[in-house]
Amino acid sequence: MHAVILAAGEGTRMRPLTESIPKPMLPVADRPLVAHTADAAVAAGADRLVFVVGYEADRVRDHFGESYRGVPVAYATQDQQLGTAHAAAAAREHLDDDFVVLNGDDLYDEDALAALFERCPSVGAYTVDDPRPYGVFSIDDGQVTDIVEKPEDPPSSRVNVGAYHFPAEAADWLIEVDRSDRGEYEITDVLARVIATHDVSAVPVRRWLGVGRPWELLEANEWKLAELDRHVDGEVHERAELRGSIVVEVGATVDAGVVVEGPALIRSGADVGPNAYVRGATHIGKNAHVGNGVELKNTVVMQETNVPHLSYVGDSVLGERVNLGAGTQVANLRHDGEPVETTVKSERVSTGRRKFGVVAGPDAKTAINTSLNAGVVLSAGATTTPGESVLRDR
Ligand code: TTP
Repeated sequence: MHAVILAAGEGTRMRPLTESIPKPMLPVADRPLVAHTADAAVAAGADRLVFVVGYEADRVRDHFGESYRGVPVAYATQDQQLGTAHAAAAAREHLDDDFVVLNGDDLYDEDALAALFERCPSVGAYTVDDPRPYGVFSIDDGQVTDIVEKPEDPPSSRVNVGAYHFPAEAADWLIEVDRSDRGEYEITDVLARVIATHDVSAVPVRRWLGVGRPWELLEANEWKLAELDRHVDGEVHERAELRGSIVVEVGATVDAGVVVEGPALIRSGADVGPNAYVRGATHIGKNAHVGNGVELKNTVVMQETNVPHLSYVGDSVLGERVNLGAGTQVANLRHDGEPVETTVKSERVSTGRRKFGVVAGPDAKTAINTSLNAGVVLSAGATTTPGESVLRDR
């Protein structure tokens, strides 16, 4: 079974983090986001992976090469992002039988993908409390009879999560769809045609996360860090304390006086301490530095980033090569206890989280004693001045 993985998206809702890394390559535990999808596809029995790439395509190619976990890998290029059907259509030359299509930025439980691979045609269906923002299925006795996009009055609570097992003839249908009202060639229109002509099984997805916005990257790390098996291969000082599920990769250093509460991952080349407090779920990327008197909680620190002295950073995402000046403090909670808002594509939106700190784009630098308010986004390369209180995006 060939698995087509859609990874050409730019990830505009994830900016500024995606200014240096394409969304599928953002770090989720010990591998890029899209590698979790690829791993699940391999575990489900994929005999070829076809990545559809576009934005920053080389980052994806360099990671997966020509073979991944013993499975041959091919690439198809989508130059313009004209929609998910358009993206999958780019992979047509690699398809010769029934095939699976998966979003490269969604996490699924592995059992669901195994069931999806077994049944053709089939589609992943996930149950949500409020289906209105999604494509919602009508389901009769386990068979999908219809899909309706963003309905006011949803026919069920089971929604589309971008996992499809299509029959061979659907490869041609990928290029036969019309543009939708929002101007894209949508794979759900192909699915609608498959539903109209075949019996399509609804495969229950027990756990799913679409990773589109920065706080969802935190949630993805919370999920996948919790699944890592504890192993300590780096250098840990005898006066450091590691509690719970913790991975210290080879080449990482944890100095005296550090307390780490899992789940936490300290990647190779990273250096933590002395005297730092790292609370789960925290990801400390390759060659990052977390120094004296720093407390990190539920935070993603991407590679080459420094938080060297006397800082608190909670529920935040720090992009690559960020530097926080001594004493930089992050607020992650509102006094009124309401969900923290942040900026996505220039609009203020609720994260739905009572606790959310900041998003720092690649190469952002704060000066000493900077205070960053909850929900603030620092753009790539942004700077602050000493003692500044940053209440709005920079
Ligand atoms: P989206 O999340 O809708 O798009 P995106 O990844 O570009 O993110 P944003 O909306 O923040 O800009 O895409 C769903 C999946 O399909 C995702 O895995 C990317 C992929 N995709 C393509 O490969 N090509 C496309 O033209 C589109 C629209 C999406």
